[in-house]
Amino acid sequence: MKRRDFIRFGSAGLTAAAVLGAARSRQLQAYAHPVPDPRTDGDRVVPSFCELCFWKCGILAHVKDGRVTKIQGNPNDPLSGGRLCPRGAGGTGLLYDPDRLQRPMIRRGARGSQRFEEVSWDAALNRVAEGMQAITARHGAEALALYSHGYGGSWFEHLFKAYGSPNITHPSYAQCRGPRDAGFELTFGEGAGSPEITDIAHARCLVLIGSHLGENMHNTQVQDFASSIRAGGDLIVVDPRFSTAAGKARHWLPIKPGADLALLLAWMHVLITEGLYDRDYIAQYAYGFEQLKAHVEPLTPEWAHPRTGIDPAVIRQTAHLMAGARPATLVHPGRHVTWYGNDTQRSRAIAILNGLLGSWGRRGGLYSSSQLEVMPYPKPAYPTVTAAIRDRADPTLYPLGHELAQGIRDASIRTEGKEPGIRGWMVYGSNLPTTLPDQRATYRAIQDLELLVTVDVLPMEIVGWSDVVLPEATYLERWDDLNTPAYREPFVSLRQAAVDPLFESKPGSWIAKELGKRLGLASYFPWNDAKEYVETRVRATGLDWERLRKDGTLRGSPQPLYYEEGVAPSFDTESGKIELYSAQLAGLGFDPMPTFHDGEVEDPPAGYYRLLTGRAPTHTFGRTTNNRLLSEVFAENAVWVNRAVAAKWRLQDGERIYLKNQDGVRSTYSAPVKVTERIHPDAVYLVHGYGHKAKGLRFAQARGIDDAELITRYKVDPIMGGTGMNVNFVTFLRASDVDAEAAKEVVT
Ligand SMILES: Nc1nc2c(c(=O)[nH]1)N[C@H]1C(S)=C(S)[C@@H](COP(=O)(O)OP(=O)(O)OC[C@H]3O[C@@H](n4cnc5c(=O)[nH]c(N)nc54)[C@H](O)[C@@H]3O)O[C@H]1N2
Ligand SMILES: Nc1nc2c(c(=O)[nH]1)N[C@H]1C(S)=C(S)[C@@H](COP(=O)(O)OP(=O)(O)OC[C@H]3O[C@@H](n4cnc5c(=O)[nH]c(N)nc54)[C@H](O)[C@@H]3O)O[C@H]1N2
Ligand code: SF4
Ligand SMILES: [Mo]
Repeated sequence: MKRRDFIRFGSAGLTAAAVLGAARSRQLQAYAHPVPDPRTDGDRVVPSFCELCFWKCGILAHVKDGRVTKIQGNPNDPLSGGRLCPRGAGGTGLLYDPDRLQRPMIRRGARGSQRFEEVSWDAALNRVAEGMQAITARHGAEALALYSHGYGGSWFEHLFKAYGSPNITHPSYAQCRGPRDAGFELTFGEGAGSPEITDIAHARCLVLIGSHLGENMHNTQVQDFASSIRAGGDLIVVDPRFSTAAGKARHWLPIKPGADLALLLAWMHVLITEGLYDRDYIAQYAYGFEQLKAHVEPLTPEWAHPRTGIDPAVIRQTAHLMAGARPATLVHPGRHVTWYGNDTQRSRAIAILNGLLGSWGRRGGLYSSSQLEVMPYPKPAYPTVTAAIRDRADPTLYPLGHELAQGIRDASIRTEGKEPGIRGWMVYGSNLPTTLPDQRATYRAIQDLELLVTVDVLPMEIVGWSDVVLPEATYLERWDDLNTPAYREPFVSLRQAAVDPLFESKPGSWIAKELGKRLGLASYFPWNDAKEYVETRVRATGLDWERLRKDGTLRGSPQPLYYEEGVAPSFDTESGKIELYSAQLAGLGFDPMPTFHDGEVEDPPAGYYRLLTGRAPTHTFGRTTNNRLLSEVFAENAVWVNRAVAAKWRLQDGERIYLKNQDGVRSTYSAPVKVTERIHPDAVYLVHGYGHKAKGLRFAQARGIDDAELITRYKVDPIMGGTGMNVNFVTFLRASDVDAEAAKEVVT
């Protein structure tokens, strides 16, 4: 992380006043104070940040009579710039969801029966503490694991570190962006960040490999994407599906699923053999150019054609377009890249391509981020944990991977002759049955656990299988830690409660502290509450607390973003250069340069189609599909089927079908067919997050198809352990046939 500059307000002698524009300070109004605010018809406006996805946009929650009436973007906030995506604006649909978890519960029926008894907080917390201590007494703290996704998870990570367990895991690593970060770290010595360090707004040529911006609604990226298009930037979209982004593209390359690496290598071939790459940049900063040149020499567009289905002339044309706009050509690193199990190598090819174009560290490419450093709250040092994380059966596997969520699951399964290494889970903000591939393994692990505690806001699938359910207050009802990401500019934003928690729900910060007390860890929680915690941090840093409360965000002074603005190039790799050739990978027994292996990505068997998944602009996975407000726009997923395939199967547009996968697993529910030219004939496409089985989700239950239950197979990336999930194939069952069959079964 060498390139990242930390801005230290204290040590750099900057005062908070220096970081705020005068105009902005004049705009100050009595936010967060119970006096009428001129910008709302309500009583007050409370700035905070969103939790409908993981981008953390600054919001303004308008409050009237103790209720949040609307949510808008906070114009002071660099991530929203005053504008929210549809999900962020629909946050009240979560706050006032009639199905919310209201009180702590302890399981009374068999696991998975979804039968619970409501209990007091004291009873629930005592039960969790006793359960954790019982496991620890017999098997050590390392037999407990925390799954965490979402911003309030920080309190539970703190609890687990204080408790001394090494098993802290986030499905946003091995099920999401882990391979991308491994690929970029191997090449540039730094990952692609979150928010991504993509200078999309200034890109003169943007290349999207799958990343379906516009459906993938990470706010700033989508706003920047619109700016780039408005400014006349060229767009190349590589996707087996005609995505929303493809509709804006100069070139849509409908690639055969799984063949991207062949295309990326052929592009490198054109750039190198035609001398179109950035020679000076490569000469100065790169290591291994001669090896790469020799490697891609035979990998012509004609070689790539039968593998990708892309016309060689189009491969050349698009390579020329990319070269013409360099270094303001950005080949987007993507985010959810766990596709085929060879994803680190594909991500590395994307990184290398950016290197050849000279776009790392350059305007319109990948910028250099900066981050504001805020003082920590004084607390005792964590105990030293000697036990290794139990996320893989053999420590020699996945040498560049860490915290594999599926590995922790597998370590929780009891097999003949082998005791499970993990006995208890705490799950914060992650619906594991629909998140991890191979649902049956997830349920098997859950059945074998001695303790499953879930902290959630809705009665999701994971909640139904838990022993103890702890209802969290939603993001609009709680304080959390400060957000200070590495970004285009240093800033800090505040999450503060807009209204009091409904029912008996409690903030995660309170829940973690109460558990801490019961586990003998009170000294690790010296703060009164999250508000006092963040206020202490902010004041200790010398920042203006009152102004942060009123503005929601404090922005630091702009920092240089590019080499041309004075950022010093430095690469935290073994060679200290951009590694086109990786001796590190070679040493570990992997291809030192990305190599396309014919047959590595298996073709669908006859009569089956590859199952691909993605996002809808109005939803975040399954976490919003019960949100009635958002569902007014999009209430159910559909199965995208290519027109020729539909004709062959005589499927009508709108007809309901079930999907059955290669292992004979049939979807529990059906969904309508969407007959379209916009999907590759080898594949079908579904928006992820539907087909909920949890009874408590009275709106979302039984709507659409759950892709996760069909993902019975996955291919693990040997370099870092990511789970490639685009390796399942499905076939069609007419709902009318299935339902008639089921009716017969009921009769007999
Ligand atoms: N089949 C399939 N699997 C996937 C993916 C896919 O596309 N298809 N995508 C992958 C990707 S990219 C990712 S990042 C992961 C994401 O996986 P997860 O993080 O597990 O995402 P969700 O399924 O949305 O589950 C979020 C859970 O958090 C709860 N929640 C929401 N808000 C709060 C809150 O404020 N507090 C608490 N305590 N809980 C809250 C929700 O009710 C829900 O139970 O899934 C991965 N797995
Ligand atoms: N609205 C909304 N936005 C979100 C989220 C959300 O839940 N809802 N989740 C956020 C999160 S956590 C993440 S990680 C990102 C994920 O968003 P992205 O990083 O964009 O990743 P994917 O979801 O994998 O991308 C799906 C796209 O990849 C295409 N695709 C599938 N297989 C292939 C292939 O073999 N080659 C190529 N070239 N393309 C292929 C699909 O057709 C689809 O268009 O979205 C984020 N933004
Ligand atoms: S991108 Fe949308 S859902 Fe995500 S944090 Fe921003 S406003 Fe909220
Ligand atoms: Mo993700």
